Amino acid sequence: MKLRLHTRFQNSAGQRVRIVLNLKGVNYEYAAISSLTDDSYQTLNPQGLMPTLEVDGRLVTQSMAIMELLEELYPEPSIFPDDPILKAQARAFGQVIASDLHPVVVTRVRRYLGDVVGASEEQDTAWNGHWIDQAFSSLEALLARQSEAFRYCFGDRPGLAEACLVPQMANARRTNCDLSGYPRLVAIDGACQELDAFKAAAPNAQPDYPGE
Ligand SMILES: N[C@@H](CCC(=O)N[C@@H](CS)C(=O)NCC(=O)O)C(=O)O
Repeated sequence: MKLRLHTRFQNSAGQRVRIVLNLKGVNYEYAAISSLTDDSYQTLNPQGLMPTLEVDGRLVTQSMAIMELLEELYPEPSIFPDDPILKAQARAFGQVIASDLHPVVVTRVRRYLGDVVGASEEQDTAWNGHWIDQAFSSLEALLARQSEAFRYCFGDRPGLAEACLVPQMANARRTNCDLSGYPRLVAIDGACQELDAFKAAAPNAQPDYPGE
């Protein structure tokens, strides 16, 4: 099976997919997107968003759908805990980030807030910090109510939940958010960053990374 991932180094939804590909040890071709608005990329992904995965020339968009597809194609190692409740909790954790947080703090939405709605830089910072705090506080609470203390979010191996968490933590750091109120998230993020699968998926490890 030939996999080709259309992404960019600084593409947090694409980083989720890169993490899962690496966790599963799947080889793929990295296709750096030069323009999201070119007809050629719009043909791959009519939303003009990153990432897009090509599987033997067939196209799949949306990082959550792509990660679920990879789980079906390459079940081992799984990106989910075995227990069905923990598995659902891992999906819910990922969705807090991918469905509720990322869509309101993503660059194009903040650009629209500034350019069209007229939000000032202070309002933009407040918007970003507010939604990150809402999401991270709830994720911290979800982890705090677990009966068992795990090394990662829902077990002793990382998976979809951590693939969503780590890029979003980096986004929060990049936008100068104070993360001291989320000690569990910080600890899990730190544990993940020690792993080769996460290191190899990081923006600075990508072929199109321009350097500091
Ligand atoms: N829900 C989508 C989100 C995709 C998305 O928003 N990607 C961002 C980068 S992380 C993007 O393509 N941004 C380009 C733009 O905003 O113009 C997914 O999970 O794949």
